[in-house]
Amino acid sequence: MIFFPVLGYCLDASCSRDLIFIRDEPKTWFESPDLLAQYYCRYRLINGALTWYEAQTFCRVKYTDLATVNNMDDENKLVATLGSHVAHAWIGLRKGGGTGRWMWSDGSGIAHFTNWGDGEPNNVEGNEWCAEMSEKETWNDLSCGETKVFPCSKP
Ligand SMILES: [Ca+2]
Repeated sequence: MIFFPVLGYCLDASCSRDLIFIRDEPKTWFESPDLLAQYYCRYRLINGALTWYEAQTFCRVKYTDLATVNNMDDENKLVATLGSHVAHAWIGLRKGGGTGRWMWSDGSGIAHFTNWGDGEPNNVEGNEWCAEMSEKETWNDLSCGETKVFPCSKP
């Protein structure tokens, strides 16, 4: 198998097809073999508005969990997967009740990489306990009871 430099992935907004974009000119897309798809198509956008907890349950039943973002590479993959939904979509981040620290839904613990927007997290009215991808591809804390589209991490 030949590996080309990968320039993009999963730009199909629904992520219903696993595509890898390997050349700039001419625009060339290849349907990826399964192994590559698992690596490059890390997230799947669910285009239905649910609360954060409903979204978490959905992802746990159908996929793995709500999306975890561990570094800038993940962030870029998530932005590509979200497409036009990049603002506003849940991410799998919530303040732990006991500690008040931001914890990943998938059980990987405290978020060491974060990409909060200017002035965020601002915990408006003490009621913002969940995180979304917001404007400028940065994160915002907001009420967990709002309804948004969301990305699941694929198995
Ligand atoms: Ca906020």
